[in-house]
Amino acid sequence: MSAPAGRARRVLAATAVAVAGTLAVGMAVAAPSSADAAPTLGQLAAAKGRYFGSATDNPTLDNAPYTAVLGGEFNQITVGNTQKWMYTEPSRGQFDYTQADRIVAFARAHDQVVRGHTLVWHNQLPGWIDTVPAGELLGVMRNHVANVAGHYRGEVVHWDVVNEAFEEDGTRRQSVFQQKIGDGYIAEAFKAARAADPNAKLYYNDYNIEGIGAKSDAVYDLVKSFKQQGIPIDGVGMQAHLILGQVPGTVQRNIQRFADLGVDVALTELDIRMNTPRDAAKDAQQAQDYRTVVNACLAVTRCVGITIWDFSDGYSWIPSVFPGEGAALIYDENFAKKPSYWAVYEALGGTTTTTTTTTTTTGDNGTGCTATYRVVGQWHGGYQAEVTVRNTGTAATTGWRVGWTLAQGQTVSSLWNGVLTTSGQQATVRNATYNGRIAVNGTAAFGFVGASAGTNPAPVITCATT
Ligand code: 9MR
Repeated sequence: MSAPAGRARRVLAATAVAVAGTLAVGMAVAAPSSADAAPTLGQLAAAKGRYFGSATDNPTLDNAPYTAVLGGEFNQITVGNTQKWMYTEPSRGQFDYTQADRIVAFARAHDQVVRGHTLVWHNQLPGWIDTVPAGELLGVMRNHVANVAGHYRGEVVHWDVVNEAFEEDGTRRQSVFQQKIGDGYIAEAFKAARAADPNAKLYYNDYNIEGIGAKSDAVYDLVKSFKQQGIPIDGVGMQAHLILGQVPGTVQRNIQRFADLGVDVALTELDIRMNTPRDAAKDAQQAQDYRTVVNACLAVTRCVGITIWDFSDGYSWIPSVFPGEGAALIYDENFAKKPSYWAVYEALGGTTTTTTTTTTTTGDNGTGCTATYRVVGQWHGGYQAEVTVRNTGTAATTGWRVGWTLAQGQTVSSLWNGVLTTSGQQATVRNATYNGRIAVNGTAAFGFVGASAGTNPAPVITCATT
């Protein structure tokens, strides 16, 4: 099987970034040239005609380990905050795109499509909105939509035109727009967006509409009436801020019924929160939940893509809004891939082979750990692997190490998120400077590319914590 040039390029780029921060060992990199090195989630999604993306926010754009994942793993980005009204029109008639432009430029530089978020929403509004006389607000709203969607014309594939306009019982939320303009404000916003950017797909976006219920029924009725009246609408965004073990059983059926109205569906803000701290059982449930959600989308042709609401647990909105909850995403705070990552990876068609897990309890601080070794890509003469270390002890670690014996012909050529030493056939990897601390029940992970001969067997692997 041969890999598209882009795939090899991205894998190698990610490797180079990672190696720069750790130890570059003096062996040639086994390039996955004609190869099947581990694809990214974006590449897997693209192979299924979808995108898999992440939201991001401006403060994280200067964080190199963060942007290495953001730019390398996803084929779509949502502007998490800075396209909202308070940022784009801080004073009436004065528009500022400085921050959002940075994110859009980042996406362009990494071949990622952009979902615009969001034009009309009751939240994150500038204070001056409240002083606009009722008779002027429709004009103000049209002007805002025309300017923002006009500025990003051609740069944004979807716009969340109106966000969160309904209450849980399906009645209209009493936002300033609802109160001063009335029921027609949603249609007016969509018409203004179509005029400003005729090629952007126009979405209505909301939370708690993933399953069938009063709220999703209200959105369903809205879309149906728009279709009947010829008001432009192209898609429904289901935010999918979900809770561990509580993925609604009707998700696929619900996506399908919207598709049957003649609109696309996107899962726009997926995260699955749990009571913290994480543990192995919760991680496994979360992986199952992510798998369920991805499968539901893939089962409906018009479900065009999935966006997670940022990708790392260290950059999630959850803990600040739901104290005691978090760990909702697919990478941990140190950008290690969690079981939920691999669930998404596999649901999107990626294959992982050969997993071995070994438990060692001889940590220098009496704290135990497990190590899981996973081959995520193999090609003639080479392979890519990921090792996840879980702290199964009762105290946080300050460091960890993992060891295994390389089979005949196996080498480790290039390794990231850890520090490699080899002695004969014995490979030892210690934590990098930034990922030695693993919380109780938390994980850290490193990856590498190597050369192999013959069957490339998975080794017996040991771990120890310090
Ligand atoms: O992630 C956003 C967070 O940084 C903001 O403080 C918050 C303000 O309400 O908005 C978050 O994003 C929201 C999104 O725009 C709409 N759906 C819910 C998201 C999480 O609150």
